[in-house]
Amino acid sequence: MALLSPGGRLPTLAGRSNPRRPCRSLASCYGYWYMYVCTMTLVCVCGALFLQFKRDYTSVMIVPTGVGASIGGFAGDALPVARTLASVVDCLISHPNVLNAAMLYWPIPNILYVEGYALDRFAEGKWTLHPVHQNRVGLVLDSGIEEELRIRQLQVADATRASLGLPVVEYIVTDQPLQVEKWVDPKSGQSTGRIKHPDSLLRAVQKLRDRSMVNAIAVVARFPDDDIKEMDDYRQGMGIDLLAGVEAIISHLVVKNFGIPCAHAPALMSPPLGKSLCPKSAAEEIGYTFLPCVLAGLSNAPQYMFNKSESLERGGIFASQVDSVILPVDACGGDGALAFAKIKRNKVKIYGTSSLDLMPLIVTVAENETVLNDTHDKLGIETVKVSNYWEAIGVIAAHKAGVDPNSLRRNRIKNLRQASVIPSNGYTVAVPDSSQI
Ligand SMILES: *[C@@H]1O[C@H](CO)[C@@H](O)[C@H](O)[C@H]1NC(C)=O
Ligand SMILES: *[C@@H]1O[C@H](CO)[C@@H](O)[C@H](O)[C@H]1NC(C)=O
Ligand SMILES: CC(=O)N[C@H]1CO[C@H](CO)[C@@H](O)[C@@H]1O
Repeated sequence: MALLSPGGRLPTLAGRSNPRRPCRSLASCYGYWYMYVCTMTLVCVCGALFLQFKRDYTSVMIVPTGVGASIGGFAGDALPVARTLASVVDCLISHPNVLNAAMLYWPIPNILYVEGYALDRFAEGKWTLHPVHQNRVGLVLDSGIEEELRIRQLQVADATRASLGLPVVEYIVTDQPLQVEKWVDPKSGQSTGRIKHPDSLLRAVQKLRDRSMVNAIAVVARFPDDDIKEMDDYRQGMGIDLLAGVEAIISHLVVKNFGIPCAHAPALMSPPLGKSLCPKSAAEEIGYTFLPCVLAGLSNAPQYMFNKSESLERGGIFASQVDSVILPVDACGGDGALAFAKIKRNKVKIYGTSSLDLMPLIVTVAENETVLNDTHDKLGIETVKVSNYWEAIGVIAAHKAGVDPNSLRRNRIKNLRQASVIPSNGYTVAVPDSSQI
């Protein structure tokens, strides 16, 4: 930084400037070099200032879990979308179903890993997000897990500590088997289920928190080994993720009760080798556990805060800072999506450019079908409907650049319309010209 010091002189090695240089030629050489440094400094400083004049552009990407999303309904197969989107926006908020890929994951500095229940509360404006450098992660293992499987999970935890340096600090085994049950809801077609002993899970989390001061929780529950036929569909990249629904129930329970980040990985016996396997399901076949992505995600997941004034003081991220939301076209009915849409509706009533600037753009993606049927028109939500994630990311890039996405398409820009004000009696009145205002 010494080179950038004001005053226009190169510092000497001793750290002081030396204005009287004895040698002319050396001085002129210094001059050129100095000019170059100055120019570069100016470019850098102006660049930095320019960036500071724009607030961060924040997007939320949602792919609900256990609803058979054709992209994101398998083993982390929406992760490429998240990676691409994160290279366009300043901050991307997404959830474990998008970012987890069993043995695989991808560390992206500007993605916030937010559990689904917390993401919904965030969208409703009740919780705020606080990015961290690291969390103290605790691991809860279901006592229903057989010894061999338990050792596998612990070896993964050790591996992430030794080879990735993750702050996983302690584990605990539940005092009762959790007894996970899963099924498909016949009405909605979503996967769902329950755990028989939620109290045992909560006791384990409480103990870990009190004893080891952890502030993020990974849960591994023993899941019933899958029905071969259903598993085959999933391995072929069809149908729905049968584990996902109840996995979400487990992490929601912990997040709701403790207000700290949580994510879940199922413990399953390794299935027999499947010779034909759809690539989008393959990440779940390359190891013994689904735990690495969970530990990586939790290691620096943002913390949640509930007190607005304290949150403001500490620079938390609020739902009102979200610029755009991307979700599958028929999955607009979740709490999070509805809450973002409501921010939008409420804000439309407030006139003024600052509030308009805060309305999140909601982009719905048609290529991503789910078993749901909650489309924006059914719910009365105003969205930009696009065919696929290529288009979605283009629309987001335009939105961030302040460009009307329609101007990127053929003949989408019509002649400017004249404003008119229609009063309640039905007569059109002219807008007063500026001299009258
Ligand atoms: C919220 O935080 C503020 C400032 O830190 C504090 O004065 C206030 O008591 C807190 N409110 C609640 C309900 O905890
Ligand atoms: C989805 O809802 C629309 C309108 O309510 C209806 O016409 C359509 O048949 C539904 N589709 C499915 C697959 O349920
Ligand atoms: C609801 C919807 O638009 N679904 C589309 C999902 O994507 C497939 C192609 O991948 C389309 O055929 C569906 O129409």
